[in-house]
Amino acid sequence: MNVIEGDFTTEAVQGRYAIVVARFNAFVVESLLQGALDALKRHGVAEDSIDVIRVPGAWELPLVVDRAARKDQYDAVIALGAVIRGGTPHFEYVAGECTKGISQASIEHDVPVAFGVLTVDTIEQAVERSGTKAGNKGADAAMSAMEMVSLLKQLHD
Ligand code: INI
Repeated sequence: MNVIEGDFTTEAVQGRYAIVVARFNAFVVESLLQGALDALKRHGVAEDSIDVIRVPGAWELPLVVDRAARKDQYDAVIALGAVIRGGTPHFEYVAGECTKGISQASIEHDVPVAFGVLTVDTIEQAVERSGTKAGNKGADAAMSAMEMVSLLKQLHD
């Protein structure tokens, strides 16, 4: 039996990474960004291999993730944002389109896109997932991106 999987050695995770970051709910999303950058750097990804691209909100993530995923510019894209439920259906539209668009970009362009977008009911849940008691989903997304970069190096096109 052959098990093919990614690993986290410095050599395996080398690649070009784009982190696409929503400005909306910045108090949470900046912590996701710090978590993602910390994870990449601690695994030995060179700083000049990381581009941080800022967009207004989660709604704008799919377009820019799609652009970044095109034409072999990056080995992986990491999408970061926070959609926090309010009292209106706005949440459903923003969260739904964001999720769908990001997954489409990954499949269409054959580039791993890690989903580090919080979709939560409350600000407290967002804070818990951005570096407090429920970890840091930005760091988790960066780990997924590195694992996928390493895995895809081992699979044929
Ligand atoms: N953008 C977010 O990233 N998170 C949200 O919770 C949010 N809510 O709730 O409104 C949000 N809205 C802005 C949206 O992403 C667009 O930037 C805006 O509609 C302009 O196109």
